Amino acid sequence: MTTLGRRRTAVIAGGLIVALAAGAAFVLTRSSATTPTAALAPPHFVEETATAGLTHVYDGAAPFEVGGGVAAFDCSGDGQPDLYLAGGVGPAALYRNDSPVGGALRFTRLPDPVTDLTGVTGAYPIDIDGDGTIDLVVLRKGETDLLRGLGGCRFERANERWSFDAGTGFATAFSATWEGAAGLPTLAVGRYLRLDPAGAPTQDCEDNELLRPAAGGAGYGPRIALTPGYCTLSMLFSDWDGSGRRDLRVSNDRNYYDPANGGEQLWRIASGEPPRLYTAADGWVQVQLAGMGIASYDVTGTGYPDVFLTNQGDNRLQTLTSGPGQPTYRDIGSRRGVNVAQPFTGGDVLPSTAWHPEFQDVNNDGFIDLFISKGNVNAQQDFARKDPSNLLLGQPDGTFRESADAAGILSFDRGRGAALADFNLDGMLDLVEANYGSPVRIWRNVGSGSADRPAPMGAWLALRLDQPGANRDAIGSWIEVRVGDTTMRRELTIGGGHEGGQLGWIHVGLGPASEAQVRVRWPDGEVGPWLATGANQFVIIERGAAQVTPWRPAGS
Ligand SMILES: [Ca+2]
Ligand SMILES: [Ca+2]
Ligand SMILES: [Ca+2]
Ligand SMILES: [Ca+2]
Repeated sequence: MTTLGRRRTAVIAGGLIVALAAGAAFVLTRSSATTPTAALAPPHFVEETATAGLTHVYDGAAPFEVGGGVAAFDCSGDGQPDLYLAGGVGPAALYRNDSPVGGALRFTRLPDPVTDLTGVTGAYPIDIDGDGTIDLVVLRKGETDLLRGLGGCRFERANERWSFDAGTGFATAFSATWEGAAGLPTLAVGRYLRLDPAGAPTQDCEDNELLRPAAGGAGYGPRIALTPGYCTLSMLFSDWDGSGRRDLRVSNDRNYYDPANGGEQLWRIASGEPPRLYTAADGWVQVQLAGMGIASYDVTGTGYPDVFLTNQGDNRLQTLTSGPGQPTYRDIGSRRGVNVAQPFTGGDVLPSTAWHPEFQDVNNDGFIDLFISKGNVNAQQDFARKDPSNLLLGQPDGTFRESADAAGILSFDRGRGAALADFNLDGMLDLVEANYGSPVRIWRNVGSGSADRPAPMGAWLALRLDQPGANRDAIGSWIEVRVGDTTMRRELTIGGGHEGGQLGWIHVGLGPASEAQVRVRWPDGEVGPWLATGANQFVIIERGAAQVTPWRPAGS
């Protein structure tokens, strides 16, 4: 059965559940008792690398010191996130998630020449053709590949089918958005160092590329160079100003660009217009970082995304200085406790090297948390060699508190790509982290319990959106979740991170609430109604539906 078929079956089954539950209507309370007010303790992560069946290493000499992306998405159609892991000089690998619901993590390697590609630095899941089966964008040294999902975790190369040609080079970043009524997404491919004819990295930065759908066609038009390129390691389309237009933020590595001109970039991407860089005249302030990754979340509660940027040394949390009128950002990372410029333990006092950032609520207390992977580029002497990844837990006062050691994820491997996803569908986000030159690690989140007796902390909700048309997963939507007096807002994006991302359940911690209200601002700006839902379940929000559609794993 295809993923699409499964999705329809799930929707029908869910409809019956809703009908049965209709007699017990939800009481829409907004009492302060359900408002998240207290941060919970760090959750306990149990490392299951040795037993999970994930035996994979990302490795390779320069330029593969950057990369190591992780893509998490459901290719088998059972609702559990599977994994595609970059391999660098070795082959990339696809792993099907066979974890029992609520049990230990278990994966099965699915060898296939279509996915076992070499030279892979990272990958992003996206349903390019809107057929309900997730496809993959694979970033490589050489060409960038589109793999069309066929269901059952099988893929076929689709560059020719979709007339996709991003050129060749060393691809290290990706993001996508759907412009207007186009039948295909607009794709951005970012590049790092230019390669010489022998394939070795030079010291010059390569241009990035924008690929828009061809007018009236089923494929892509010619690539549009985003010049100048400043050695890009992360890109993100985001509606930063609430205008409904998604502009392209680009994070770049200052180690290689001209310091007189280079910096972080924001491209204005308006439908039907050529891309245009925002400049100082627009209010854009030059910032220079060793930019490795982007994470975006409305941390400040203003309704606009704040942007976390990883770096060597102090990381940044950028927020709009004076509202959405102009793209002027200031750094609040230090005040919020997220600049974390040096290792928090291990004794090394040199600056850190940070890569993949991801906002998620790992203890379900209703306060968003921030994971940051870290690790030396290779053996850089000016930066920490013992450089553990951070797990920063959000506090009620808006600050973040280091908890990686207490949570049980302390490691001195050279971290790269990562994903926080609920691999065993128990409502607690698990962690997989790729490392440079050493095996991928995976941890199961058991809350306040143990491996034998997991114990959930706060309440949670897992959401998916479904709308008709090309952009089925409704990327570009904003999801609002209201519990008590708190409203949490999240923009659905494809891109960011360090060379990898996820597509699937959107996890929201609800703290003490037993129910929540959910509202979607769809990508075209239409705002749906507030919908009531009970906590601790998976629900699908279909555009136009008057209620959410519960979903349950098969056999549960
Ligand atoms: Ca799956
Ligand atoms: Ca597809
Ligand atoms: Ca939290
Ligand atoms: Ca879990």
